[in-house]
Amino acid sequence: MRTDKILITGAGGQLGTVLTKQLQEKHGFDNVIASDLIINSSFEGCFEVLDVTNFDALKNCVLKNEITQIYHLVAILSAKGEEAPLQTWDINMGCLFNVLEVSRLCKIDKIFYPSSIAVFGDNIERDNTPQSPNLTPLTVYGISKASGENWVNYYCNKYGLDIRSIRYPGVVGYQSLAGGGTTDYAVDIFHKAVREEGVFSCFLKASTQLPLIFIDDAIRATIELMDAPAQNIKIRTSYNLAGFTCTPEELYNAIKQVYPDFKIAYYPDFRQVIADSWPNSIDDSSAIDDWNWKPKFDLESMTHVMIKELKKKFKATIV
Ligand code: VAH
Repeated sequence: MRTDKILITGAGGQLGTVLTKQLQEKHGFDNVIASDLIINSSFEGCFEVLDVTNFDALKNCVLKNEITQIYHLVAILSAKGEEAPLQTWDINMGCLFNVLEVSRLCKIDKIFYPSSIAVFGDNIERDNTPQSPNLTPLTVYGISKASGENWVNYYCNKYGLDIRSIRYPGVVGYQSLAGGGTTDYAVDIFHKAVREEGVFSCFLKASTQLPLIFIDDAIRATIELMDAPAQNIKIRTSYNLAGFTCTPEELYNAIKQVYPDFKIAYYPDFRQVIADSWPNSIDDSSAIDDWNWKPKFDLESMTHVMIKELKKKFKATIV
């Protein structure tokens, strides 16, 4: 059996930052190559500057490093993507096609492709949204993820590639800011509260219920899915995944337990329409049945860790 050599694309993003560290621990520092358009000054490990829209650059990187697994995290997210829909489509799909083709040509053992609750649209049951409803996404990001899921399934069936995928809820973590999504408010609110800078302006309405997941659970789900025996992976598009679900008001109230003077004001913008097209909660019974998924964090436990870790972080930057 050959040693796993991992390539992570988009390693500087919200998921990539944390996933890279976990994969370094699991597979060894020298067996994980993080890549992105630019390197973060605090990054430790093996890094390649890589533009995944460039097929040859990706292929050369894979061959040079004898890569056996790819975690393909590059994507323009839902809110940012609406600023330039056609360019977003080109980037999200172009990168995916390059990863799929390079994986086929270079006989990559396993690939991870993140999808999102953004694949859902107006034609769904909002509560406990099932695994396989009619997908009619409202954003170009959601369209690219829904199409991406089908392409992933196609490459699995036609070429026998072992590609695995999760539809992430909004991910909340303290290690980095979220970048251009509709669920970013759930990260930003903690930064505002812990910096004690006054009123948080929320771009969603107080009652907007959305599925969220704490970063530790999101990363653990990714690794558990990738570690599961291939015969257990019955869904080759993408698995629904649930953490917990809450509204901005509920999140605010949880933070207020620790910061009683913290204030919030609601100024819904174009992202409200996007959020309204997404589920309130998710049915992830396929993930539970096929690879034993179980989240550990709920709103309260996530809030506790977010505040504790951000306090440490801000203290360290002030000193
Ligand atoms: C976004 N966080 O808001 C992303 C996500 C849950 C949706 O994929 O665009």
